[in-house]
Amino acid sequence: MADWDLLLTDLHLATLAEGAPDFGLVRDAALAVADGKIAWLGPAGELPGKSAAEQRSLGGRWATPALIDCHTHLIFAGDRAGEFEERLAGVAYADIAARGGGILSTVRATRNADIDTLYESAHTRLRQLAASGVATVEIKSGYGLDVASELKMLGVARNLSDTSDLTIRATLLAAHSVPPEYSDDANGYIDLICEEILPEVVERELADYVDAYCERVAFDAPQIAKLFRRAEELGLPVRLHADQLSDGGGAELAAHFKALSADHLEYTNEAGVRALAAAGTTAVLLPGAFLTLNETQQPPIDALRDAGVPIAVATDCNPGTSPLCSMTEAMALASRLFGLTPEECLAGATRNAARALGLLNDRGTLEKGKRADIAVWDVNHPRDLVYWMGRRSLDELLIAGIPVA
Ligand code: DI6
Ligand code: FE
Repeated sequence: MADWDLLLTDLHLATLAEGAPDFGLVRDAALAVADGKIAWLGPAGELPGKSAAEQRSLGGRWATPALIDCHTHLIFAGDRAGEFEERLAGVAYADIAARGGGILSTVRATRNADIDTLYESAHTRLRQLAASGVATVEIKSGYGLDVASELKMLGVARNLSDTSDLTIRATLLAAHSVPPEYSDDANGYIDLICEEILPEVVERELADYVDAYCERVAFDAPQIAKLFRRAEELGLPVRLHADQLSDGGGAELAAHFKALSADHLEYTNEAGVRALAAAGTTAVLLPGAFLTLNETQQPPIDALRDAGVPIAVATDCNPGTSPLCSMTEAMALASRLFGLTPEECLAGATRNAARALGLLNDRGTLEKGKRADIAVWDVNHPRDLVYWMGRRSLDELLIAGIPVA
């Protein structure tokens, strides 16, 4: 029996380990895998004399932790490219929404779609994310907005998880929008989530987290607080779409419930940033939505940095505001639109994305004992991953030490 299952030699590492300077670079390195985990890594000159069942030279390529997309709405039916075209021609989003377009058009299509149709289209998007180096993906419900349709969406997430090498983490986002049946009674809908949808989801173990959309066009802080108290009772961690289009006190609300993440944050104020820092909540920035909505108010990047709030970057892949299926592209956008450094972008797509999912103990950096989820890239330096746009730089993706197609 060999000591290791796989030994990779002749590669450079960007470990992204916490506190390590300069991407955690280790040049001229080797990395060994045993039982799906990283068993050893370091400079090739220090490699211990152990045996490996398989040994491969990577020809001087760069390895990083596999990327993690910690915020997506990957499962949906229908198509809103026509709406996008109308918005470019000057039609207001509010007018599109008023005639039944917007989120509710995706809700109609998703309610009417069968499981296979939802699965196939989400699976295509999942493969596209994987092609950008992603091995872990969070997927939200939120286009069902009734008991059966929210369960259907989470069932599709479960099917994707069962049939994919990637790790899928599922989030109940029933509080995404007020459904037409409750258009005059958002409180009644929150009660339906608390009393029926959430308990059923917990009973069937269909979700890992609970999310909500805190915004004038969706739910207010007291409504979400009620939902989050119920999530707490039922033992599910929470995350929040906060302060995307207006300052609704979302960051403070997320912090109050010790949310794993608060996402968007364009309009978050200083007090909100301090609250996130005190709560240990990760800020998830979503440049694809910022770009598509033509936003001009940037998230408070300097304040987040000064307060030491961990910053993650994600695609927010969804048909309305962020038709984006690539994490390398999300990093490229975060650098240009938000001024994140290449190292911040890469940490945001690995270490801090893992933190936002509560998975940092097990992935998100290249360190001994962590899962061997590793992306191998055809680049000259890790910063190239942020510099290039629309370039397919991925050479190989290992998940738990096994190359995936
Ligand atoms: N924020 C957004 O930008 C999207 N959802 C959310 O919570 C919009 C989703 C959509 O338009 O379908
Ligand atoms: Fe979102």
